Amino acid sequence: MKRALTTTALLILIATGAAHAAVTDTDGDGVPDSAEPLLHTDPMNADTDGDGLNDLADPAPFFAENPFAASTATAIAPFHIGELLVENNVDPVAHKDAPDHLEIQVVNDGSTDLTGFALYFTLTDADSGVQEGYILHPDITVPAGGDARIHLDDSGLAGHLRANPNSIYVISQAAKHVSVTMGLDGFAPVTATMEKDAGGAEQAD
Ligand SMILES: [Ca+2]
Ligand SMILES: [Ca+2]
Ligand SMILES: [Ca+2]
Ligand SMILES: [Ca+2]
Repeated sequence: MKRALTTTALLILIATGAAHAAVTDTDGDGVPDSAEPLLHTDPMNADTDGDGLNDLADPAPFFAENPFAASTATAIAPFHIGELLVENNVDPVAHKDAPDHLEIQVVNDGSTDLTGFALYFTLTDADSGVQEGYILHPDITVPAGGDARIHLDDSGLAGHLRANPNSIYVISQAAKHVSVTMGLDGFAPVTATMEKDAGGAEQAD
């Protein structure tokens, strides 16, 4: 009798645990939080790669096709990508090292403020060849003759875009090839590339 009770209690515990895991889906995409790292997707983002298909429905949940691939615009864009940092970031206020993340400086070469950018970037792992691709829409205004910086990380800081914490940027120690393309409607897209040294995303010193 005692043995039966213990078994029943265990079954209840297991069932409760399973039910709990099944419903812990923070971003509501149908992929439990506990499974998102296995898929290399973001537990806080229902559409990790930004291609419009949620993580459960997406056959390649961390790869979006290049949205600029079909662009036929030839007009020279009124901006360029200045600094493209993939590591060795600096906190501009504290003047000290900041944790490694993707940081893009957009420089406005024209005489009117610019807004409405689309951003596409890929990360290619130098060892495995695995490639990730993400589409984002940074909510920035780049003032005429000035610049603005886009930060991608999971810091939650104001103005920072969220980056996938289960990306190869974070979990792979291999070197990476990074390509960033930015576009504004009506203009040819602008691309910059950078190599990231071997080593994971570092914490600030
Ligand atoms: Ca989820
Ligand atoms: Ca997700
Ligand atoms: Ca997707
Ligand atoms: Ca996809």
